[in-house]
Amino acid sequence: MSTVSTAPRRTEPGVRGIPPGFAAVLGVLAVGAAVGVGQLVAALVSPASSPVLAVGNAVINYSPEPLTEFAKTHFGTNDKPILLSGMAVVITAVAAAGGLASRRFPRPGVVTVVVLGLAGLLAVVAATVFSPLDVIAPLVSLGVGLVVFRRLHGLALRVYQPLPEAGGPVTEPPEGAGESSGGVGRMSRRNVLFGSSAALGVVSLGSGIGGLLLADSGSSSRNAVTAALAKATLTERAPAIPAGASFAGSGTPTFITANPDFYRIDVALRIPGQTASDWRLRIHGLVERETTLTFADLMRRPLVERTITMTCVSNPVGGNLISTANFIGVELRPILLEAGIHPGAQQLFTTSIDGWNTSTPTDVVLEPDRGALLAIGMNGEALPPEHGFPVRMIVPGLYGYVSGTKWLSDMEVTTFSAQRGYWYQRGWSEQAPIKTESRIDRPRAGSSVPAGTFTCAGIAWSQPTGVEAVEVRVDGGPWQTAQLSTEVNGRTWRMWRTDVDLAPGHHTVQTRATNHDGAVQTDTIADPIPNGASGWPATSFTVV
Ligand SMILES: Nc1nc2c(c(=O)[nH]1)N[C@H]1C(S)=C(S)[C@@H](COP(=O)(O)O)O[C@H]1N2
Ligand SMILES: [Mo]
Repeated sequence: MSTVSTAPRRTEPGVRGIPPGFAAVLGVLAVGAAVGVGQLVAALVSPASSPVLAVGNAVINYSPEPLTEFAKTHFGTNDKPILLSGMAVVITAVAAAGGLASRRFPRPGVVTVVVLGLAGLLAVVAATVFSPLDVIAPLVSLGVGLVVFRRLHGLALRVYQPLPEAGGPVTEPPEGAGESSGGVGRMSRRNVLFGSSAALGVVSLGSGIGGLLLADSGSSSRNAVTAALAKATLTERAPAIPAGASFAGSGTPTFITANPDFYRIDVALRIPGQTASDWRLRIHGLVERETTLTFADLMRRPLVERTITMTCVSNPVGGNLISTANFIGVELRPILLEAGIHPGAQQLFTTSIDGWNTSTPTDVVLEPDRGALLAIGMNGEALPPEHGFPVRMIVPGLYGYVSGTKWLSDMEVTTFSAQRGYWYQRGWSEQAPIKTESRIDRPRAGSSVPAGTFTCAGIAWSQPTGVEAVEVRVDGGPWQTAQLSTEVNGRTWRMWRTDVDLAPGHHTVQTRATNHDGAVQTDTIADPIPNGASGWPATSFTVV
């Protein structure tokens, strides 16, 4: 930059103010510092109080239902990274705009920092679960944003905007002349400005990442539970999955879904952390004996292992919000019977640590063969954090939103009219048994397959009854019975496959399942809302 230029510089009289690019950067730096420090302080003081995540949760909770549904069905398990990236873009844009508007005076940037900070504070205070300590992180965050912006802005003004006493035209001092030109020179100010800006960027990023890491450091409790489960004697082991239980070679999923691949659906941007030793479940309401269970209480009860296919009500026909695991847990039914459930009770109103809640019908949970669990293990390890560590509820045959409470903390035995759950309040049904459905995994929609014999394959489910038959038809022709995989139990999916031999051209394959009670999958097309998608899946493809 030592080439002598005759082009006017921004610092020359008449073109005063901070250059636009750097002004925008100042806004982003100040807000970035606020976000990063907020994250770090939250991790240290009260993990649930992160201002950014609280705003994200507010976005989830107050989003119009069609938007939430779009996100769940189209992004599924990726909905959270997508929301966070979207927020990052919006916050950066707002911060940059605030900075840009502050080329001469700090006020627009200050207002921007205050508005964003107050949004964080409001979101934290209005969160479902709030305790007074939670205000610390958003307040510190706001303070840091303000101080950083004022300081950097002041420094930048002194670098780019000549001070009145400097008088006359301001020219760039020659390289290295900074220290000598009247006390603190422009050059050294500039170094301070750029140096502190860069340092600030690094520190904000570091504290943000540090905060996220700290908040997620509950792994020792999980490891202890995994070790305890490995040593525990189970009163019921899930039978080994027979080799013929899936047609993975023909394009179906493997029978058991590995934990990292298990679909994840919840409204928790931050996984609510709790150790097993801190965990308590209070069972109260319409019971003879109000009970509080600890994790040790659960470990002392008979532990059972069950293979169960969970399904999300938001799963569209053909969708992948369905997975299967071996869950370890304790039977819920005897716990309720011991508590002495009143005859008038209709629902278990369960709440998770982060305040999400739902209604589960008591008559379903009390069915002797239903196999409802308080689950603590999944595929041989403690529940993964995102699947509800330390304890979640699972009721085979009911969609997750009315039965699968993760990070379980409270169970009120009550009537339906007394309490309404999170999704009910957003237009979903009070009760939601899983519908009999099938899915085509091969061929893929829109794919081209070579002429000759081709194996179509997929899955079907009808928990807790089990799948009796799957039929396949091509181009609306006669239904053919497909080959079924070895049945594991009625609470799980079953795979199907069948060979077809088709002439070149466009074709459409369809399926329908029948359960052990003879109920046939309906062809009535329904959206996921209010109680689960239905209809025969249809896949169009080309034979070449
Ligand atoms: N605490 C909590 N539990 C929850 C939810 C939630 O948002 N919060 N979502 C439910 C829904 S809609 C489903 S489908 C299942 C999904 O469980 P998974 O993520 O372990 O697959 O969890 C249920 N339990
Ligand atoms: Mo769900």
